[in-house]
Amino acid sequence: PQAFDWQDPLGSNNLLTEEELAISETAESYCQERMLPRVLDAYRDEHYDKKILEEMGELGLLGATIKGYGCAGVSNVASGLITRAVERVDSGYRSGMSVQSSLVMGGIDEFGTQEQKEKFLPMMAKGKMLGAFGLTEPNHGSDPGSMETTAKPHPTKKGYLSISGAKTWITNSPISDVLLVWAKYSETGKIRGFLVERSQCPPGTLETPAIKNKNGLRASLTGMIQLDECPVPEANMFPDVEGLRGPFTCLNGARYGIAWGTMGALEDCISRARTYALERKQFKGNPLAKYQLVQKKLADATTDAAFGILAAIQVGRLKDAGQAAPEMISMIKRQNCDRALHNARVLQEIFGGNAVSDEYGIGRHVANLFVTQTYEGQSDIHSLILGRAITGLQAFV
Ligand code: TGC
Ligand code: FAD
Repeated sequence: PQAFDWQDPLGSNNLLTEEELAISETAESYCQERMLPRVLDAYRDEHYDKKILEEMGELGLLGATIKGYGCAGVSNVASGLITRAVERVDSGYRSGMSVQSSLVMGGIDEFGTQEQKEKFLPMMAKGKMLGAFGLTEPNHGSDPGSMETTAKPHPTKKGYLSISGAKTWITNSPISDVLLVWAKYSETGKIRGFLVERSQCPPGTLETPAIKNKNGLRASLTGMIQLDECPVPEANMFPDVEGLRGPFTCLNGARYGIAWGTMGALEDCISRARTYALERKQFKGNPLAKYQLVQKKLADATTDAAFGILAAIQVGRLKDAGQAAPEMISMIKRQNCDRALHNARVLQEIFGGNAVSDEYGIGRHVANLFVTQTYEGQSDIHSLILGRAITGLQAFV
């Protein structure tokens, strides 16, 4: 039989192709060698190095499942492995990548015109053009269907729309070049997607102030999108998709990625806690790792990580086959975020007082994982999506 490996307890690597293993290795090496050394200062200073997306672009890690337009066209499982490698370092770095790859590039690939694809995707794949995804508003988070942002025919500029409204808690907004904004189109009252190009907006019509002093996800930039009669060419509207199906289709890809990413963060917590428990001695010179209560914490976390990865592989394979239902994605997004956060909080106890020092890394993961459980549908919202699918009864309203 295969020997037990605490880093891959259920042998999930056996389920990966040669190509997927090679992609995972490339991503893990880049993240450990180039990203990890930057993260402590980035987190302390609330700084996001834009070059990271450019470096990822050079390695073919952005929009990786998209076929053509300079993208790698790999499997959904391979893309999950990239996400897991990035979030092993920090959820904020994964967040910057998810928005670029799944939410904006994914949206353009799925719903954009040929011109929009050719204009935006190749530059975004290189990380030379940065994206943001504006769905959440100050008064409408879990319920984006009630959004107030509107797009109407521009009163003076022919062939243009005028967009007004505010989006908040938007990853990458302060540094983005293209903002995928969801707004109600006045002609139909339906939600539509608009590609707002910062360089084309007259002064005062688009502001993207940063939201500072966050106590999680500090290595990622978050901000608002404020649109004041911003003129946007009609050609920048997604042509066909109407209603929440547009943003939620983009979210299916990003939520799937978070299910993988949070397992990377949890695996890093396990590895850090195991090393610490083996080195730290208390009571007659015994390492903490010798005590049963500590071993149980490691056993629980390792089990949840192994189960979470197997579930993510299964949903990834179904996604590749075009068979993944959105509820499956809700299930792994909720489960993996919740288990990662719970176990990270428990493993943090192993570090005693040192858990409070940011140099041990565990507190950073705990603070970040709270955010992963909140964005892209808070866990209780995913419970209600699953509850609706199980009972046929709608509990949101
Ligand atoms: P509901 O009636 O459920 O659906 C409305 C329309 O949307 C369709 N739909 C989907 N289509 C594709 N994929 C999905 N997952 C879909 N879910 C729903 C549905 O078929 C329907 O289509 P149609 O054609 O009949 O109109 O809508 P509702 O208003 O009742 O929604 C309820 C609820 C709670 C499920 C939904 O609003 C929800 O999921 N809320 C959570 C909000 C959310 O996830 N926000 C995310 C913001 S973006 C973000 O957080 C990015 S963080 C990125 C980072 O930094 O990593
Ligand atoms: P609310 O909707 O006010 O919910 C508050 C609480 O009430 C939650 O626990 C929720 O589960 C619960 N609740 C709400 N309704 C119900 C109900 N019917 N039944 C039971 N419980 C309910 N958004 C974007 O569009 N783009 C981004 O790039 C983006 N990036 C983000 C980055 C960060 C760092 C953060 C923190 C958020 C980001 N978000 C982004 C926003 C995120 O998606 C929202 O915060 C999230 O959807 C929750 O909305 P809310 O904060 O308004 O909470």
